[in-house]
Amino acid sequence: MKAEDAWGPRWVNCAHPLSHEFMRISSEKQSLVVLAADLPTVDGIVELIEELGDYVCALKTHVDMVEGFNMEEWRRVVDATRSKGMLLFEDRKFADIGRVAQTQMGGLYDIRSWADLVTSHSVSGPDVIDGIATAWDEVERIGGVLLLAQMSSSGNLLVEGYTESTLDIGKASPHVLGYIGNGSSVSELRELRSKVGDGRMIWTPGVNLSAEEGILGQRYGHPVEAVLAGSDAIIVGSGIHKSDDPLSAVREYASSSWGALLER
Ligand code: S5P
Repeated sequence: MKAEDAWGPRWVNCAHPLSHEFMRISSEKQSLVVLAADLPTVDGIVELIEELGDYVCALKTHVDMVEGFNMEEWRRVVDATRSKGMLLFEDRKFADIGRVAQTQMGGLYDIRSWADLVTSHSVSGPDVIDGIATAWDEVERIGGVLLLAQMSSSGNLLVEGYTESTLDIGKASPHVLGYIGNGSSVSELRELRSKVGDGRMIWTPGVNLSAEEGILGQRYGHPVEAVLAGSDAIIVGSGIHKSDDPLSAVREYASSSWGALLER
């Protein structure tokens, strides 16, 4: 199916080129799955990519979880991700002043050189986004930022007013591809979508086909309900990599999320 037919108004109204790249990949793979590869070793992540990559649109990493990190080893993750035709998404959750975010995009992990997407908090104001974008400029790469407008963790401080200010910051920046919306609450997601409109994406963690509650305050909702409420990507970690049969699990997440998009 052609991406523009599946995505309708989102295809027409999103401006960031990587949002179209994501929509194109999703239509090819018939999946809205973003895999949260929260594993401590490069070998483990590469294995996951090779086994599941055909059903995954973007690989989400926490690079600072990897034990004994070195860039040469990390290249294996980057290469495997590219060879499976996925976007690479570092969930760094930047939150500092612009200048510091810019330098943090370099440094040991050199995120600017391999990540297509990163997350950022908006708590420090809009300049954090410019810092991130400047770092991508320095290496002549295009990247996109997902701002945390909501969170899935219980007791988080991203209250309604904060969410609205975050959307104002996002609207003002061409680097903001979209927002993180809370998958554990259909009503919060619906509300978020009505405020965001069609011009930005909403990507959603806190979704699981079976678990009701995660560990340490993580909350879950159903991925199909999240997509029907307006979410464009489901970010799934343990629901897939902790499953007894990760391949069947990823297939299930892929087909149910894609079906929900078509229904929407
Ligand atoms: O509010 C949030 C935002 C994010 S990006 N809640 C989250 O859980 N995440 C991330 O999504 C989190 O860092 C983790 O990598 C993933 C959820 O993993 P799961 O194992 O609970 O599916």
